[in-house]
Formats: sequence, structure tokens, C-alpha cells
Amino acid sequence: MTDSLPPGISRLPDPGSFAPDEIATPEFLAAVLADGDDDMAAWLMRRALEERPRADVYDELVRPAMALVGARWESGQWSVSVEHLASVALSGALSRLRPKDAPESRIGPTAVLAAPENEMHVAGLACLAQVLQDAGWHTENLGANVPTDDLVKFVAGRTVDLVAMTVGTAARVPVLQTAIDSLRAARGGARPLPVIVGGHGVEGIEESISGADLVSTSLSEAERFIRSLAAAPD
Ligand code: B12
Repeated sequence: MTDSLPPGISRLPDPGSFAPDEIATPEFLAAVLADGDDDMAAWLMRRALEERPRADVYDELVRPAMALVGARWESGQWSVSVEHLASVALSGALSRLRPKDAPESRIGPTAVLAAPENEMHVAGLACLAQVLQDAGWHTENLGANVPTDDLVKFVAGRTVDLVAMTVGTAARVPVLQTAIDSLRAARGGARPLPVIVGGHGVEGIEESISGADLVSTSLSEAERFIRSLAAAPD
């Protein structure tokens, strides 16, 4: 197996309790990210991507790995700096795993991705962008802290087929709701614009959010929704 190790790595760290055939576990990925090792993290994630769909890998491996980082940060086991290091390493690893540019993504439907005002959690958007790209979508990821009025203007000024938003904390749900309502109001009587929202902040309070076509913490669900749009007649 050593010939499939990433460049510069001659042996894997002791996998401890990990089953030999399941190296890419949330626990191991969390440790690698907390070391700031984006090379190794990308390698682990790529291994998982060889076995499972991208949405599944991000839902079942990456999200729980970062939840472990969060739990250790919250408990004081890992410092804020380590948590930041893990976030930056995740972003580096994800950028290496971007789907290859397919020609159809240049002409495919366009999705605008954004985190609403004051929302800084954006890893979920990077993951969702890749799931959309795999499905042939062109993505415009506006990232963190997008003011509502600006988002509405941005979307109104171009051809957009889907808006996706994320929140990391429940505290940001009211501003998320305002963004959904504003996008809907700006559209008026025109063909409704699909809006999907998710992220850690919606967990357990999905029912309280109105006006979105999907409220979920699952990229597998997002992928099903996206594919249903492609199948729906105009
Ligand atoms: C990294 C991190 C940060 C980083 C974010 C950096 C960045 N560039 O993204 C920074 C340091 C900025 C940060 C700040 C804060 N954070 Co923080 N953060 C985290 C942490 C550890 C990991 C988040 C992450 O990257 N996850 C990985 C991604 C892939 O997971 P995800 O976002 O959940 O996305 C998945 C799904 O939700 C879904 N998804 C995501 N978006 C969407 C969208 C759609 C449409 C769909 C369908 C699905 C979907 O797909 C992804 C794959 O499954 C979490 C811990 C945790 N349990 O999540 C805490 C956490 C979210 N943060 C928390 C808190 C409290 C904060 C702060 C308030 C801390 C503070 N006192 O300053 C601030 C708030 C900042 C702000 N204004 O937004 C709490 C939230 C608690 C709560 N219940 O509300 C958590 C849970 C940590 C904890 N255990 O206390 N944080």
C-alpha cells in the first residue's frame, strides 16, 4: 500500500484503533487537520472519494471530523489556534479535490452560494459547490458575510437558477430568514427561484424556516434536490 501514499510520506501514522481498511475515519481526519496537514487530509479524503459519492464523504467524513475539532475546541482540549489551523487545512484540502472543470459547467445552470450577514462558517458552501459542479452546475460562491441587500441585487442582475445559503449557528437563522424572504420578494411574480439552505445552524430547527425549497444539513439531500431540478420540465 505504500506506493499509494502521498508524496513525501513514507509511512502512515499508527492508525491506532482504526480498522486497516478504513483509514479515512473522522477521528483520523480531525487529527490530520489539527496538525495543519492539508496534503495528508486531501489524500485521506481522496481515498474516501474512491469508495463513496462526494456528498456522502462530505456528510459522513468531513462534517463529523470538523465536529470533533469543534468539540475539542469547546472543551478546551484544542486551542482556538488549532481550530483555525484545521479550518485552513480543510480549505486547502478541499481546493485540491475540486472536480475537474467539465465543459458543461461553463454552460450549465448557475448556482449562487452565500453565507448571510455576519456568518463566517463557509466550509459547507465549498463542499456544496463541488457537489453542484459534479452535477454539471456552474457555481458562484460568494463566501462569508454577504449583506442581504447586496445578495438580492447580485442575484437580480444575472441569470441564476439556484441560490444556496448556509449558517453555522442558530443565532444566524433570523438573518437567513430575512435573506430568503428578500430573495422571494424581489422575484415578484416571476418563475420562483429555487432557494436551499442548510448548515449546522439549521439542525433541529428545520421546520421553523419558511420559504426555502430545502432546509437540510445533508449534501446527499441537496444533491437529490438538484438532480430533481434538472429532471423537472421548464
Ligand atoms: C471551523 C469553525 C469555525 C470557524 C469557521 C471558519 C470557516 N472558514 O468556515 C470560525 C473560527 C470562523 C468559527 C466562528 C464561530 N463559531 Co464556529 N465552528 C467551527 C467548527 C469547528 C467547524 C465548522 C465546519 O467547518 N464544519 C465542516 C462543514 C463541512 O460542516 P457544515 O458547515 O456543518 O456543513 C455540512 C452540512 O451542514 C451541510 N451543509 C452546509 N451548508 C449547507 C447548505 C445547504 C443548502 C445544504 C443542503 C447543506 C449544507 O453540508 C456540509 C457537509 O455535510 C464548528 C463545529 C461543528 N460541529 O460544526 C463550530 C461551530 C459551528 N461554531 C460555533 C460557534 C459558537 C462559533 C462562534 C459564535 C464562536 C465565537 N464565540 O466567536 C463564531 C461565530 C462566527 C460567525 N459570526 O459566524 C458552534 C455553534 C453552536 C451553535 N449551536 O450555534 C460550533 C458548533 C462549535 C461548538 N461546538 O460550539 N467557527
